[in-house]
Amino acid sequence: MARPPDSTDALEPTLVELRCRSRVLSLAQPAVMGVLNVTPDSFSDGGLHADLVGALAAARRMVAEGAGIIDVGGESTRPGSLPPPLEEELRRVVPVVRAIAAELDVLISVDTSRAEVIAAALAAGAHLINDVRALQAPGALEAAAAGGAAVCVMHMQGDPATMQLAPRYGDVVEEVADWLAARVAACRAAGIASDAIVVDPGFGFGKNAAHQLALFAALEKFTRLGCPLLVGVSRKSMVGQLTGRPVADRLAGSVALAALAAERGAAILRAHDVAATVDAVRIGAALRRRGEAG
Ligand code: YH5
Repeated sequence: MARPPDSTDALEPTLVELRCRSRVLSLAQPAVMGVLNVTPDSFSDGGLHADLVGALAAARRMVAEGAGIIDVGGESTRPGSLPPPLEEELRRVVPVVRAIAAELDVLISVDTSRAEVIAAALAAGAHLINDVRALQAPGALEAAAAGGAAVCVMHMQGDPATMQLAPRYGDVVEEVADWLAARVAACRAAGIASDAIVVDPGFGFGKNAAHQLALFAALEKFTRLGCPLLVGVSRKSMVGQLTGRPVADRLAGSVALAALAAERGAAILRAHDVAATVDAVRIGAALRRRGEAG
């Protein structure tokens, strides 16, 4: 059950379960969402996952390492990227979702904004729609609701092509939290159940270094929106800014932030390096429980 959004007992867990179509994901322990890019320009795999066999092998490995969710993405949303044609996104995503659903006992999330991809992915066996545009595209909210999917609504200022050029906020924490509350209300109004909505402040999506530090320091506040909180910082510029390291050397920094996010109440950690992130969230979650026990 969701607790009321105005509740002030900060350290009480928000939700213990996420309803995803036919399945229920326990969030008694934070879950790790493994990133499976099926884009030819993927920053981490040089396009190696573009074929079905490679994608399935990567998914198997992430499940063996403890991922509770596999996040399949056919659109690169890295800063400066443009969306692929619809047919191309469908061609990348749908066969991979179908193959994972047939073989692996794991929740499948699809990182997409388009109504057509949402409908096709749900028909292929996806459980959760993870949208960096928070279901604002025409028909997206309706497609997710019609399929009975769980959703993740993420905050982004601008669009991937230009979002990192000049991000601006008055109070970044308040603006992002208010905006997410409005998107949660829109999801509920469209018929998506309260226990099927995840929120995400959107690290790297139209935020500078100071904005990201402010958001991270305020993660506890986002848990008070009454929905499970997803945090995605793995390998991102925030880790680069704090450690001075290039993308290839950001494992330790990413894992440190994952532990801290779990300690601050994140329920789902989106990560490329699943095994290390599973250990990190165990540590963060144990410390959180200790704090709750007083
Ligand atoms: C997210 O935070 N992120 S795709 C730039 C990088 C590294 C990684 C090198 N989808 C999120 O992973 N979905 C992406 O710099 C997401 N939350 C949710 N819900 C971007 C990505 C990345 C970008």
